[in-house]
Amino acid sequence: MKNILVTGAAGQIGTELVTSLRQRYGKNAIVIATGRRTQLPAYIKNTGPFSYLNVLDRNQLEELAFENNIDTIYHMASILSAVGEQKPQLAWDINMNGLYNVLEVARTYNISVLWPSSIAVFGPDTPKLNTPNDTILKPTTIYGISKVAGELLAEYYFHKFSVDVRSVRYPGIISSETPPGGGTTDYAVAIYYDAVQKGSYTCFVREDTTLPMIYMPDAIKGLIDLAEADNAQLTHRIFNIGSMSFSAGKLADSIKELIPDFTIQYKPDFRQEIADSWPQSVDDSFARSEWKWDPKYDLPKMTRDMIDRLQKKFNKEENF
Ligand code: AKB
Repeated sequence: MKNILVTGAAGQIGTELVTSLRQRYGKNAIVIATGRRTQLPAYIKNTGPFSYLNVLDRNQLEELAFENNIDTIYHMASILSAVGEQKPQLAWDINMNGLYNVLEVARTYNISVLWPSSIAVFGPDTPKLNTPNDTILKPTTIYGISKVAGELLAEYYFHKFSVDVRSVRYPGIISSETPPGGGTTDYAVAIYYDAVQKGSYTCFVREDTTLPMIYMPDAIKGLIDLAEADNAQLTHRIFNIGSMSFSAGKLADSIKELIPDFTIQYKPDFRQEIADSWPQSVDDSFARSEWKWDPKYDLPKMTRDMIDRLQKKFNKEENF
């Protein structure tokens, strides 16, 4: 029997991760969704336990872990890059102290930890194309700095205290269920919502801005595959995972294939500089060789699925 706790369960990744974990393990696991947002979708509320949890409150986290005999924490609570630049102290506090509390509780109760890092660990000095796993980490955002420090802290807890902590560096994540909150790559999600709802979108990065991206089913599968990987096969704790890379212009073109009247204009704002500091594609060969990372979606397949789901979602809502 597995006892899993997910922090940030109401967020973009958290909502779909909780659902996937509950479906995957069924009666063989209890998956406790936790977070500060209590307005959860019914498919989370009605399918298993939920607890209010502020990750900055270590006692509360420890109590939950102890009382429920937790063996795995998926620590998803985080402040993303764009909000981080507006509220740097908050980003540092949640991202660093939240992770520190999780690792401390993990050390005390022998709990495994899955924690997402990000392509934001890279910066302007890092090679932009096919960015290696082990390379220069000199980000220029507070979010990226907190992720680099988090990676080092995670590796410290692994080497010093044998905490089984594993991490993937997520590219921009595209999904149709819960909107992302405050990332630089949010344009790649908002474009689909606006294409379906309004037929047009104003993009906050330039047309030629190219970033690595991943579709949510692959993002979730990657994290769970890494969680289930044989520890003996892992020579790393932190992995680049690639899936697809495209410019904002190419993304718009893929939408036009299905919604021919769709129009887009570009009005770059402060997020352009953040996007320009990140890689355009990553080398994920360690993830592929050590735990068989194998994403299933490319741009056309993702676009078809996103548009289909959003069309259903909004037509359905209109009928209420
Ligand atoms: C963001 O844009 O901040 C995130 C990320 C790349 O980690 N989506």
